[in-house]
Amino acid sequence: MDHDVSPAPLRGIKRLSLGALSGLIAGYAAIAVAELVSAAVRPESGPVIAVGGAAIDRTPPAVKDWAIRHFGTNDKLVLQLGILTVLTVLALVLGALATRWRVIGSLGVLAFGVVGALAATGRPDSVGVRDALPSVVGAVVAAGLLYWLIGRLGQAGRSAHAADTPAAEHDDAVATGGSATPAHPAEDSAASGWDRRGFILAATAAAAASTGAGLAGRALNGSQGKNAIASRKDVVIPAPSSRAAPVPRGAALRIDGISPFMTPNGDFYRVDTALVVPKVDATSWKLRIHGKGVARERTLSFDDLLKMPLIERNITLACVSNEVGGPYVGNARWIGVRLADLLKECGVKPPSEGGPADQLVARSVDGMTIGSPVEDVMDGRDAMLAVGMNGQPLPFEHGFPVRMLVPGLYGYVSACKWIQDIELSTFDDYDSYWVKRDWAQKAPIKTQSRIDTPKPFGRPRTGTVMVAGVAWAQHRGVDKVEVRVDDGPWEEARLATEDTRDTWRQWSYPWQATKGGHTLTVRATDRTGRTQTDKRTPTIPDGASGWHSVVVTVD
Ligand SMILES: Nc1nc2c(c(=O)[nH]1)N[C@H]1C(S)=C(S)[C@@H](COP(=O)(O)O)O[C@H]1N2
Ligand SMILES: [Mo]
Repeated sequence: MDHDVSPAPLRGIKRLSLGALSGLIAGYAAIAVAELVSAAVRPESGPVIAVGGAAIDRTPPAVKDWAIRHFGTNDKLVLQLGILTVLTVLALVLGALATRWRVIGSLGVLAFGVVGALAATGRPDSVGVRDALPSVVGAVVAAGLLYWLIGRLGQAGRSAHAADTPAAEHDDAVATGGSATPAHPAEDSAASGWDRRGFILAATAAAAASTGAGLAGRALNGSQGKNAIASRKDVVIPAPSSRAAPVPRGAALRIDGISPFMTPNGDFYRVDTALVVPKVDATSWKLRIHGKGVARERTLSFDDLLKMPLIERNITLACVSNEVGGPYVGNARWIGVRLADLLKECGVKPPSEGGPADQLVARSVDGMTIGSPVEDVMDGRDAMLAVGMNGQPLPFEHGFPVRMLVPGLYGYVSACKWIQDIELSTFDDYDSYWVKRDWAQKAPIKTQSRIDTPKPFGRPRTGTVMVAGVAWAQHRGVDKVEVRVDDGPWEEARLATEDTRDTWRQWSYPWQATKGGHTLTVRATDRTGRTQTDKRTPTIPDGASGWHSVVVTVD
């Protein structure tokens, strides 16, 4: 028994450092244990994910916009790294505090468990109290661990004798403490002495056990997605009964730097609130259609859906958070069931035919709610429940197994991914997720145009420079694109052949570039005859407006 006779508690900076280290180990244990418990409850309920999700739910639109603008699709990674950084600092501080006030340190850890629990149960997709379990169990284990580890350092404030034995602060004295003569009565040293070996053992064991728990949790969480992955591999989408017409030859221009007419799945922008991409098993997936004016309520399986007539359509999707000139727009070939037909089968009538519901509320498995006008969904456009994207089952990131699409409407009011429920309601009765956060109830896509090439601050050579890009005005169609150099006149660009009015349109303009700095500006006119306004508005509440310009220097 050579490890419990070191004579005095640890003090000073070394005590603080080891306290901070204890805090860090306890924090690590909390996350690892929570990860393991969350695997038993469900993956989205881990504390970092829960706090991150709660942060997303509560982020003011301006901040969310800023985050999307600066971090793009990495905004979630940045958020999680931010949370981990804050947790690390808090763990270090609580550990250091605990060296003076042992109980306070542990109470602090418990308090963060409560924050994690509240965050998890407050998410829109929370299934109730059991979402609190990972945070609570993690915090209790961590609080106990911190209390125990700090105990190994000895109790600084308590022992009067300790203050008289400065030798105890020297490593050598402690290291050889086993054979040294106790400097003060044994009963005291047992209760409050610095237990170096005990601390090292406990800290190492805790870190190792946490790593084991964390890895086990990770593995278990991962395996939950296996069925979903297998179910996606098994999907065979039947041939659509209504094919999309082949893309006209002239629709895709061959110009370096222009966005391809069809956006490959891997390049398609992704915008959602999910920190963990939902992995839904298609074989157990169900969609319920119910609510106001639904004469025949229905619950469909994925197979039921695939047995219905399928349509194939090219549709350009755009995000309301897209800045003028921004990247959150993409064009894909989708396959799905015409939503209007399905709604008619359920006895739904649009408001123009006397139906009582003017809002269709789509709900996803992760608690997102997206409200679309029933009138738009049923007015003859190709609103659909999509199952295929560019010749594949939907990628998980884009809503596997089923998502909604309504040509002409921004994604947040039309394009519910991982959909599982459709409720017919009214705009008076219900505000969807983003509407609760100050975005508009209704948001048709604004006419926009973008210069893809040359790039901002590009340095083209004098002579002919191909200025080119895309323009979109979904469901109205683009009729004209014009380019302006500096303050010169508007010149008409050459439009690529239109695919459909639901897709974007490429354009090009051969510019005779002269030496020096120039500003290129673009604007589009839609088929209603309306030209894009130059008035700049922010993305909130219903989409950015204004003209895209690019500044270049011609060499
Ligand atoms: N379940 C769910 N569906 C969602 C969202 C979301 O956060 N959760 N975001 C919407 C928004 S704002 C947009 S712009 C589109 C983006 O679809 P994409 O990620 O496939 O491009 O999905 C919509 N559907
Ligand atoms: Mo969006």
